Amino acid sequence: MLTFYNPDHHLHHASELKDGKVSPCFELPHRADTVLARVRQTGLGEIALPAHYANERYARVHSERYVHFLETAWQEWTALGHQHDALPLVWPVRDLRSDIEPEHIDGKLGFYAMDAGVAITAGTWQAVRRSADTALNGMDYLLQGNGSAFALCRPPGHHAAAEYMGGYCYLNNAAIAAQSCLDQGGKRVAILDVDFHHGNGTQSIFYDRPDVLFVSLHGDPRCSYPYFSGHRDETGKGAGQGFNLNYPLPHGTDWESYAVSLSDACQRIHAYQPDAVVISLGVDTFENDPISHFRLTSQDYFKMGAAIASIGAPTLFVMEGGYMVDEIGINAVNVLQGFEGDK
Ligand code: SP5
Ligand code: ZN
Repeated sequence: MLTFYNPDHHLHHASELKDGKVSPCFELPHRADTVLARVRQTGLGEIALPAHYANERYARVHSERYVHFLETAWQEWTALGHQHDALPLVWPVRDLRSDIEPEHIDGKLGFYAMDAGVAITAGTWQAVRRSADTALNGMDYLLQGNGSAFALCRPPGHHAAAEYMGGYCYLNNAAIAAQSCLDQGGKRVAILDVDFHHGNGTQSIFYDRPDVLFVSLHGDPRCSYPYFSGHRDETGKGAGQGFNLNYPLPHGTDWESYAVSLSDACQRIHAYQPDAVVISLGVDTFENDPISHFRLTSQDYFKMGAAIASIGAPTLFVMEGGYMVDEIGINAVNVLQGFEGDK
């Protein structure tokens, strides 16, 4: 399987607000390095440097003003004399105005964020755009007639919606790739999100559309981040009714019960007859993940890959979360090898 990877992700290494303190993000550059090392070690396949795309491609699923914000936020922040990471601190919840973009950068940061896990640093935009390009290259490769590809994206994307960042995510790499397939003649794309956390951003982007089926297995939002989306009754709206499928699962879920939902999800995706499948590949479902609560073992990821292969469609794997740095490479590549029928 061909892997797309751009080392510019190193330019993004940020802090987050957690446990009441600002400290280094769990989402570290070392994560992608570990996955890349495992791709090399296992001889999974060639590693290609992704080509670059223009902002217009990202604006197919994000608003233009949001993309502009991401591109210029660091400059606006440092113009105030700051040298440390920019973090949001005020949000337009419920009845507060969420239509008028504030002029002050503090207002903009809150306006375009869902949490305080998305610091903007000097290198964030460069890393973020190249991560989206990595997914776009993977989709182009599928559209050339190839059966699969691995977009080793960092930062991840699935918490980012049309107009907000959150959960270490800025541009929604998987959504941008799915939209690119449709823009190049695809009729239907399915996105299967196996990250531990609900892919609220991807769900939001395609919620009222029937041309993208979004299916997610994740920790029940009653007790897991992102807390405010991912319930079973979120099934789409308008023309998109019936094209959004959530499988919230309890803390402690192991492979035996995970596999029941995954098998159901894969059958539903197969019945949809998609032109391509995008996998939001988070491996934070691992038993030793430091911020998650499922109990999958390294061996289980082979079975996950085999289940995904049973869908029988061209498949783009897009890297999302996974924070147990020693194992993340093994677990991610085990999915890819399981998909290819090894083990
Ligand atoms: C892409 C992705 O997986 N994003 C996940 C974002 C999760 N952010 C919330 C992290 C909460 C960490 N709290 C655990 C503290 C352990 N001391
Ligand atoms: Zn996650």
